[in-house]
Amino acid sequence: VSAPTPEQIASGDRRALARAITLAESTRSDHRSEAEALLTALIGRAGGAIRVAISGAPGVGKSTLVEALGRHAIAAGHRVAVLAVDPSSQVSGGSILGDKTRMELLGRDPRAFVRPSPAGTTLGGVARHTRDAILLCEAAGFDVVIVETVGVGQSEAAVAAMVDLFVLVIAPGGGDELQGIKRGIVELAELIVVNKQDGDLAAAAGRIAADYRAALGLLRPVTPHWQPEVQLCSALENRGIADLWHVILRHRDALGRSGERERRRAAQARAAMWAEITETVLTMVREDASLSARANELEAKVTAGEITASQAARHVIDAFRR
Ligand SMILES: Nc1nc2c(ncn2[C@@H]2O[C@H](COP(=O)(O)OP(=O)(O)OP(=O)(O)O)[C@@H](O)[C@H]2O)c(=O)[nH]1
Ligand SMILES: [Mg+2]
Repeated sequence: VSAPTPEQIASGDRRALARAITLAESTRSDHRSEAEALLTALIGRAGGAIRVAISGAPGVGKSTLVEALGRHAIAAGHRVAVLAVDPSSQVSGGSILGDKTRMELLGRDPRAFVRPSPAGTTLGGVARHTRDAILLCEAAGFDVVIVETVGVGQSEAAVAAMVDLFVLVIAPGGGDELQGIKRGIVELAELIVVNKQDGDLAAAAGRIAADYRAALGLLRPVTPHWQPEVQLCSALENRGIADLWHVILRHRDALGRSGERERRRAAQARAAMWAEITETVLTMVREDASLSARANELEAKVTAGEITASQAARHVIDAFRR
């Protein structure tokens, strides 16, 4: 890929944007520096979007919901970018927005940009290039950025740390509707959407919504400026989507007015910087043959209970310094 110019991105050229994100996702260092040069040139144009994550267990209707919500936002005059984060794709080789994408209408709309999740990456790698992709989308003039992520492992927390609003989607019929409560994801969510409120599932959806409202009442909110809410909808039948969009706008206004959004974004950027430093140093240790051999020896001793973990860590760090 040849690097697009900052002007091409700024003009809203979707193909240039796609190329820039490919560079940001690349493991090649020359690609990474091209992406960094682009981001440096464009950073002043970034930051203008409502950043929303849509998370939830497989099959709850996230993609259907993102498409309905995206189309609603476009009808209201916005430009919408959708990014997929799927750390499980390193195992399955698949992609949540790959062959089973249902965002056909959104994908065809010139006011939308839909980007599937790249396969074969670590969560740390995904987190870094998704942050960069959000900034690139904003620089390209997309004022709504939606990150769809499937609820597995640590991905929810990583994605919550790159958006203004983390939305947890639940649906009846999966048999384990309270998994969000059990796994502690509810603490991250400032909005819970109970989807599939239609047909045979409508009554169950209502009950789940009541359960989650009760659960939320027991939690301390993430910020005093926003009390988490529960919203019912049917993405399939396109009902409740306008209300959902309204809640998202109210959340944006509440966080914007109070200064919470800027504080949150600044804290997120700082945390991302340190995460990047940690990852890079760790990679340097692992990729250095003698250093990683030494670390493995020490690890064996820690396993055998011969030395303490902190001692072993200090030996590795000392060796790294030399
Ligand atoms: N009844 C009903 N079915 C829905 C609704 N929304 C989505 N579905 C159906 O649920 C299934 C899964 O929808 P997706 O949108 O692909 O769900 P997802 O959460 O994105 O799935 P993954 O990306 O695989 O985790 C599909 O068969 C949809 O048609 C809804 O509001 N009501
Ligand atoms: Mg999906």
